[in-house]
Amino acid sequence: MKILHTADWHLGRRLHGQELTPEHDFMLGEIIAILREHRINALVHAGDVFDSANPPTNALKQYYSFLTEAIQTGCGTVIITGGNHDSPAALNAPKYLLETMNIHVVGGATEDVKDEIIPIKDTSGNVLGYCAAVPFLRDKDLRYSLPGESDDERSKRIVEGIRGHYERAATAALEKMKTANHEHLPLIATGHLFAQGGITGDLDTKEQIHVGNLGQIGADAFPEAFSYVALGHLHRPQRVGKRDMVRYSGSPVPLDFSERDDGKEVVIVEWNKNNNSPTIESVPLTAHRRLMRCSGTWSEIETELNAYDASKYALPTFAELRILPNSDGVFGGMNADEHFRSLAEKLHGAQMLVLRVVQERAHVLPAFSGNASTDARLEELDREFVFEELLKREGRKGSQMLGLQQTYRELLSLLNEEGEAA
Ligand SMILES: [Mn+2]
Repeated sequence: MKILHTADWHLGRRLHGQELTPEHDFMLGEIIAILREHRINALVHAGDVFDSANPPTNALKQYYSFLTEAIQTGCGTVIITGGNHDSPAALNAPKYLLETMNIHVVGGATEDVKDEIIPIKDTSGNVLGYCAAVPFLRDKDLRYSLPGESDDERSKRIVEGIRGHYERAATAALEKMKTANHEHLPLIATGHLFAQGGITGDLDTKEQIHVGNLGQIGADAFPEAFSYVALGHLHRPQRVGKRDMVRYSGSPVPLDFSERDDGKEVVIVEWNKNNNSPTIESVPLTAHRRLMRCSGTWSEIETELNAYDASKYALPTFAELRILPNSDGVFGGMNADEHFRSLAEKLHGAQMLVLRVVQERAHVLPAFSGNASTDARLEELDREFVFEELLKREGRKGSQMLGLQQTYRELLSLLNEEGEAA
């Protein structure tokens, strides 16, 4: 059995008013090609198909065109689960119609967990394995939202609720497999949640949904019966803790400036004839659009825009410019917005669009001021942004800077893992 794991498409998303439809089109086409080329048996989507509960018409069109094409590639089964951005009702609406094409939709937690257990079939109808298609679990699904409870109590209940759900799903799946004499086949699970050890971007942290800061769960929340757990919710591809088989595929296109340097990919998992430990392959996806964040003084940004090669990407670059004061504490010019928009146009024509120009006031970088009253604001800043600023102040550039940023990310992830052990 060979599956393709993807998640967090966020079809219909706009970034500062701009549609991301073109890169979504490229991405969907690329996944179709991968399904065909790698002879994938099942596509598994771990949630956030759409960016909103009421997706725009073109996003629905992309979704249905994709599904129609996907089942013509030789892929026998498609499994779609709902994320926190999806409306369970909207996703479930065409459920029974899609089922006739072996496309299974689990928009929200089902009343009976047995209904989340889906056999994975090849195009001839042979069962190759099973999937516990667990969608994003809402408070009401966990039946644990009590008024007046403290954050700690709530957090504990959520973790217990999630663990319980996966235990029940594993039991139901094993029973179903036993009844069908399929105990030897692989069993996988999906999930849309924040598992500890995970690294977030702006988009994730902003949301503050229940499995964000509260109720973090570790890789051990997933019973060993699952030989692979396909996760969604975090947009950077990564494994959870030390378990290679519990991982996030990440979003296949950059959805936010915080994702600008992430490698985007889909994950292919293959079981051998004996159905024991599967092999995992990350297949990188092409970057069709660059999300560029320039941070520096007026003249530094001018230099960076000058040196930038926008022709490397099929779609126009979207830029976010963060202007910092120079050593005299001034920003360097008037009408920054107008200046940089017209500079970008002069240099790169239609190949670059400046979406946002921000003048960073000195006090939004309080880390170095030692002033306690502004320290709280540091918490509101993207950690990686603060680190990047520090590197820039130290004059680090190019590959050295990227190397240090990578190390910093790993350190953050390690710290999270330690928290889990404690
Ligand atoms: Mn998402």
